[in-house]
Amino acid sequence: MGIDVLLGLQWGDEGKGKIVDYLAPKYNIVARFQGGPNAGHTLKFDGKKFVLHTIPSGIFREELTNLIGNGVVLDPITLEKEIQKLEEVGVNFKDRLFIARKAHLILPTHRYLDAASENAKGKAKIGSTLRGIGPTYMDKTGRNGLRVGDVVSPNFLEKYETLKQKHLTLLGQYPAVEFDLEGEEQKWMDSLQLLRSLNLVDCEYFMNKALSEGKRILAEGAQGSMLDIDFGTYPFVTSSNTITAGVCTGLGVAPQTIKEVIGITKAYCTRVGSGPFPTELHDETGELLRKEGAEFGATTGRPRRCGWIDLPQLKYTIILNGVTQLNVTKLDVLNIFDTIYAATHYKIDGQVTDELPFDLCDVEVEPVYEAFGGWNQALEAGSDYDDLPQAARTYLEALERYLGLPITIISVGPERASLILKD
Ligand code: 2SA
Ligand code: GDP
Ligand code: MG
Repeated sequence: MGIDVLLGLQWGDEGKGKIVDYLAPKYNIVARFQGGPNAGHTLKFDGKKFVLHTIPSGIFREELTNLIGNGVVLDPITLEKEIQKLEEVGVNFKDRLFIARKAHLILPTHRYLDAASENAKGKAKIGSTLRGIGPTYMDKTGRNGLRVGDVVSPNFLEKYETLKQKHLTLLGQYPAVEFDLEGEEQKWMDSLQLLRSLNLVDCEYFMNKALSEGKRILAEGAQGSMLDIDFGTYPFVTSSNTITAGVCTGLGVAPQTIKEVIGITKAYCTRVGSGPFPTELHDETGELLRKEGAEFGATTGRPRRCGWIDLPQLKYTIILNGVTQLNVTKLDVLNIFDTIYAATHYKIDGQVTDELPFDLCDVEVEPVYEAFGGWNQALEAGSDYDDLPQAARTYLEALERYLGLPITIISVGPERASLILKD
């Protein structure tokens, strides 16, 4: 009983959606606790592909309740589009999707501000997804925001106008960017009709009641731990706490309710957007990883930057999250490589360390690599762990040794069933 947490240990896109979808039948509730439609969680089953941005990845499992927590920032336009897609494939979500009244709303002017702010930064831009995430969380902490529960308030339009006017004043300070405010505003207002018809709840009571009834809950992380607002590669981060700590504030639950923390890592590493990435490969090998791994943003379609797995980085996010078990995804992407590398340490100013410096942006980091032999063969989904090629096992067991944690699931393809379970 209690809450298990599943989150990304790198810079996002570790394959969280796929693993949540697989694990979901073990749970009664899947809950998103942070982030918003910047997330792109890809699920593939029965030959079909779905990308979820706001709705938790448990939605395709019948009976399961899905909750969008108060720590999430919600754009009703994106939500409506996602719901339409679910309806097209006949998924009944009405009694299974719940939304926290205290989740903050992304206004069209938040997206406008995101675009203007990124444009004004020029080369120093964060590489945001332009979904309005930063400006919405700024209004939340600045105590100006509008929340989901406000949409049924009699003075909602007044509140909306006040915030919009604030935004328009701010926008005056930036060089102009193109944005169809009138059109977007109309879509936004229209989409509120659907939002008002959904199950809006007080997330903190909803969750604690579920816990007292012995329900099993999976908290689904979005983005990755290296994009955490406090501990990520600041300022090249997202604007929420993506780590386990975010579960308590993002769902209204106490720390002792958290049980297992499942940390997801790719068998290599990617990043989309700007910012430091010590093991990034700017060569053909990086290109090959992108091609083999189909590494393109699930929300924006941007090419992802690729490199080898970074063990100091993973050690760092493991301690931040209190990870109890690891899942390694996209092992199949390494099938074609003769040699596979893992960075075990960093060399900074001639000193070898396995700790991350204060600011990865400020220092020259030379990764120290250990080489592993490749397996040069396809990996069979559903096979026994012991039937994996010896070279693949050697690589995985080295990761376990360096990181001091067991690997429990290995993913070898994008499909729901493309997994190897390891006890
Ligand atoms: P934002 O939009 O303000 O949160 O952007 C700030 C930084 O966070 C990064 N970020 C992401 N990184 C990986 N995956 C994300 N989701 C999409 C995906 C990304 C996409 O699943 O592929 O489609 O481009 C995600 N969301 C935010 C972002 O790149 C900035 O570096
Ligand atoms: P998330 O944001 O962590 O849910 O991950 P994304 O959906 O953004 O990106 C992961 C991508 O890898 C998606 O295109 C998945 O379909 C795909 N994927 C997930 N697991 C595997 C795997 O084991 N092997 C391969 N080849 N692709 C995978
Ligand atoms: Mg993603």
